[in-house]
Amino acid sequence: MQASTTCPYCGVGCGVTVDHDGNTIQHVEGDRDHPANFGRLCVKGSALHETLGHHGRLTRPRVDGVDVDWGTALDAVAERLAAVRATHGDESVAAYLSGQLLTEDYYVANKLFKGFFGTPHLDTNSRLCMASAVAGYKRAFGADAVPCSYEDLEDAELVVLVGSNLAWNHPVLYQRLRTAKTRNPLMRVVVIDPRVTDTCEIADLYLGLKPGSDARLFNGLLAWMADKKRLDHVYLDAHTQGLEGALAAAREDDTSIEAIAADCDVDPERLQTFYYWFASQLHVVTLYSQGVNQSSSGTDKSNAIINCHLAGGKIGLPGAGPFSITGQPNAMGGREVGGLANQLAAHMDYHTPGAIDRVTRFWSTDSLTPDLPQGPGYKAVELFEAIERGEIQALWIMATNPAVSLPDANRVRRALEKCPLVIVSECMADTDLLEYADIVLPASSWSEKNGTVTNSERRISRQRGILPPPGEARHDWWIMVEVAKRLGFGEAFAYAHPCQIFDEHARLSGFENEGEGFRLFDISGLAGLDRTAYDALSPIQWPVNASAPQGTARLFEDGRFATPDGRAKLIPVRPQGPAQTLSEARPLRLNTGRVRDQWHTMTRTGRAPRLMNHRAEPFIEVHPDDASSHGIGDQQLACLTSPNGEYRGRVRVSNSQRRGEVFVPMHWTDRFSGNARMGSLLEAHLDPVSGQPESKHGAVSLAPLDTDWEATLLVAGDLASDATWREEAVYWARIPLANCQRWQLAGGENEARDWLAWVQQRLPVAPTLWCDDPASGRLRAAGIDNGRLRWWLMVAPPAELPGLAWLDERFAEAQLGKDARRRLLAGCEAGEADSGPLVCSCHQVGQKAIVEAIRGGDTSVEALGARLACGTQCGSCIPELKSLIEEERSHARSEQKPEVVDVA
Ligand SMILES: Nc1nc2c(c(=O)[nH]1)N[C@H]1C(S)=C(S)[C@@H](COP(=O)(O)OP(=O)(O)OC[C@H]3O[C@@H](n4cnc5c(=O)[nH]c(N)nc54)[C@H](O)[C@@H]3O)O[C@H]1N2
Ligand SMILES: Nc1nc2c(c(=O)[nH]1)N[C@H]1C(S)=C(S)[C@@H](COP(=O)(O)OP(=O)(O)OC[C@H]3O[C@@H](n4cnc5c(=O)[nH]c(N)nc54)[C@H](O)[C@@H]3O)O[C@H]1N2
Ligand code: SF4
Ligand SMILES: [Mo]
Repeated sequence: MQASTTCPYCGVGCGVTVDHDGNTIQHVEGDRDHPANFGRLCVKGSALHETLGHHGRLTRPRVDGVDVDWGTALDAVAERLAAVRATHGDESVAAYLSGQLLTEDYYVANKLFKGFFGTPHLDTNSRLCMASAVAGYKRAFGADAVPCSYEDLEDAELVVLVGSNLAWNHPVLYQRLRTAKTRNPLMRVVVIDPRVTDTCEIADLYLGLKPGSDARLFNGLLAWMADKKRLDHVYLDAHTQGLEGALAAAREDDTSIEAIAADCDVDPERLQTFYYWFASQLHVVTLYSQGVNQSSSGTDKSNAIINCHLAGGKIGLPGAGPFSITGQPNAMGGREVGGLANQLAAHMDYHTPGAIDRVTRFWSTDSLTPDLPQGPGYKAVELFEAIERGEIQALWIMATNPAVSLPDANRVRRALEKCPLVIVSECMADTDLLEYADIVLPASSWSEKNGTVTNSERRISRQRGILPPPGEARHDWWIMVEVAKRLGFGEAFAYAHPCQIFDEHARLSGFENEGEGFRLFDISGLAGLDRTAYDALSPIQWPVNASAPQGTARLFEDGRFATPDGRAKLIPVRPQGPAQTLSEARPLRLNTGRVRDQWHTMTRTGRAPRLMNHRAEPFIEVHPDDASSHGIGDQQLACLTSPNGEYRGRVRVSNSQRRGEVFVPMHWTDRFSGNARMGSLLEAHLDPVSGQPESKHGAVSLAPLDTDWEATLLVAGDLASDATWREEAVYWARIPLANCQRWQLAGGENEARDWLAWVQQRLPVAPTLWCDDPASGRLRAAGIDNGRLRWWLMVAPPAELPGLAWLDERFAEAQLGKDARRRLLAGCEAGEADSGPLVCSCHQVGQKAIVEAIRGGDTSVEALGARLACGTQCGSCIPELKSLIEEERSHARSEQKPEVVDVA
């Protein structure tokens, strides 16, 4: 059977067509009719079915460590929440939500906590993600409204990507942009990022600016436009206010190109080229993401960008506008519902005139329940501080992992330990957060959940429930409804199906939505859908109402904004550097972000072996000069330290890093490595307007990790449940393979180890074969039990690894043949060396094979595709293929930075 749904990963919000039999999904492909992707999928999307399955799922509720039935669990939640409220007051209860919930889940949570528990303390991981973009839009436009559509990216003549690694993090949108650029050779792309990323592959101009200097760069642009008479005064006069103030603020700094270039540490000629391109094009889209938002002055940075668009009239037109790209699949839905601590509901803030009264009447909360909160609650980081102070006594966390993803994560863990009641709704059985939960509630997951999500271009799509949830997992909204009923709020939460929740959400968006109560977010046109119509809902962009029944592709086309006077505001911006300051003890700037094949804390993507192969271990990217001045070579283990914590990983020496800066992935948790949670390194410094923490600009020191040996242990999953080797290793990383687990280990004992005794003490299957070379400290050994390979150990640096794919397959063999046994220890003699890091995840092509093919004469992406099939499916690895070709061609990695190409 076929069904259509929406991908649960990034904010592109691709439509997915699935083949299923009602119990499993056999195949997924891009939905050709979905306007976000028109049939495309990236590697994460196309591996969706490989991350499903009941294995590893949370299937039973748990109270105080004991598995219980739902009745008991729900009673416990209701009773304990009621007790905390009775003793400590309404505001001692809080919720911490996620942009990975569906809109219907979000709506119920917002209504329950704010409307019926009377607490304003409901925030979300979107605080770490979109809060500054939201605040920037609100200051400029009077509403949190993304003006553009994806089509605008394709229609633009100039696309500026600021702090966005689109190629890896919004791959399908990147592919759309790439295709559009091929069709329109005049289109130019500028990338502004301290790192040379794969996104630079399509860049005509790259500005590798100093981290945190974006506001200075865009303030400089505003002043430059004014000086060169490139302001659109007709537009400014008719539709905006605040130019003088914004310009005056920009001119408080030296506005010469040389001074700006020096402050941003970019080449003055390149800077001037960018300014010239921006000023002379009307159809400009500036797409910005976490390099802008995750800053202690991210709101100002987004306004510095928006100012330039308003000043040039580059908005409300095809191919123009400041486009904040969303990260999570439904961060937008959460914003629409009002599921943030500073919002009340449905694009109404507490201070919106009449809002508290309006929402009170709509929810009919007055008779039974406490009054609605009268003002904003604690934002994410503040919320955990309030827990630490003992002010918040009960916290319900849904679909996020704050023990990993918040800055100063070790402090967050201490707060969670202290909190008397921690309730966690989660799909997976093994996450860092669950260690801190008093009550664990098993939630349904993608393919089971049923509801709506909104993508980056305001497009609402259905995520459809296709498979039954495993065991006793239940939908997030259902769990909350059951708790509400037990607390006496049954009437207000009498939902039997998500379509009823969506209907109420749609009605609230249109409720008294006129005059002073005007809100841009209005989907009243979708109210009243019955179940059939809801199930059949086609993707549609809000607003959807009487005047726009088919939805709205682009906002502000008439130059009217959602402010009281209808004018957009230019905001005076005074550039600030990062709040985490460098010092002699912490001389390196820490940048954090994403890798292509992993999703956040890897609870889902970490289950698909082929997604683990692109970057198999936690790593630290370091500039060659910094590596050598610290005495660290490529692929060595090293440690980053800050006063808050530590991070251990493998060094990747890379010219794409600036000198004095290091980059680490945000993905690794205690489930996958010993000490590689980047959140523990960061200090929590917040943007004063949005409350978003500065996750991109840490300050750390770097040192080689003191180890004497490295080993790779492949082991059958059932033998790895204790994994005692974890505790004794100085470094470990776990990597799931298809038929076994790979453990990468390193330790620091000086005396030569008796490795055979070592395995014997830790694994129930004794060594069957081994080959020991005490002189070099190297060993290879294997344990075979009843003809089955149970473990394989190599003590040697991982560079000596043979082909793991062959070894992994041997774990699946019921009876190892003689020949296979003989080849086990040789590994490499098996005629197949390790294929190196995986470049093409779709076709499983490793770096070594690609480099060989290039050396053999396949020196184009097409030729490589023809020979090895790499890059021929989702296309995400094309930038990497190109850079391998380039590397082989020049043999000089330092030539990687794109040159200025001025086609004008
Ligand atoms: N593969 C994958 N895709 C994802 C996700 C994932 O986990 N994995 N997560 C999704 C989510 S929730 C989000 S929010 C998005 C995030 O998408 P992005 O924002 O593209 O992701 P990041 O890698 O966090 O950061 C983007 C870039 O900001 C740069 N940067 C750092 N400091 C600065 C600075 O001061 N100025 C500028 N201009 N740039 C800077 C970094 O070098 C980095 O390349 O991705 C979404 N897509
Ligand atoms: N230093 C640094 N820190 C960062 C970032 C960074 O770039 N640098 N990025 C920040 C950003 S932008 C984001 S969005 C966050 C992401 O960080 P988190 O939100 O903490 O990460 P996830 O792994 O997405 O956590 C989601 C959890 O919910 C579970 N889950 C998935 N679906 C459901 C569901 O339907 N219901 C329930 N109940 N559970 C579900 C998953 O198994 C997983 O455990 O990290 C932020 N932290
Ligand atoms: S681009 Fe984003 S939404 Fe589309 S398939 Fe990839 S992860 Fe899913
Ligand atoms: Mo995000």
